Amino acid sequence: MKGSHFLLLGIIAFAACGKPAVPAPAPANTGGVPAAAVVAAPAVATAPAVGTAMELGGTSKAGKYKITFSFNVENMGALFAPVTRVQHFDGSPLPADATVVVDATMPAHHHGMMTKPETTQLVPGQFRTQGMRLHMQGNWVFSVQVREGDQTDSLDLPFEQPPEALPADAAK
Ligand SMILES: [Cu+2]
Repeated sequence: MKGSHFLLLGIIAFAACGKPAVPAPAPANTGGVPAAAVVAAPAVATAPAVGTAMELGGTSKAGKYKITFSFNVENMGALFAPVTRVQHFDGSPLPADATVVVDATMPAHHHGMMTKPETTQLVPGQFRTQGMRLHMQGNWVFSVQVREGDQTDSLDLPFEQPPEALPADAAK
């Protein structure tokens, strides 16, 4: 993200050089990237807004699976039901008897959730978890554990829960 931010600054600097006689601020309508996009770029460091559709994912720790974890960012303390998709790293499908366990903890606070979520298979390789509830604002880690026969592999996915949305935000 830092890279793209620098690139945008570079484009603006280049555009400004094209008009040396104009000491005005950044050109408003050059057909390039709107200024709003430049402002939005650094926002990645903060928690996502309530209502944002998130898709987290990656390769499991031992390299066995590709995992995606999708959910909508809810208000603090609201229930949500993520969908986890799992396939073998080589792209082959997960067998129907594989199981997934999803949990969430706040490592800095040494606690987990106050609910006991349940994960069920929708179709092979696709799972829904009911009963997820992040009761505090701040840094959580979702854990996705996949079990196939007597083998397991897992993936940790950091997520920052935003504070409760104010009524004005919620009305948007
Ligand atoms: Cu906590």
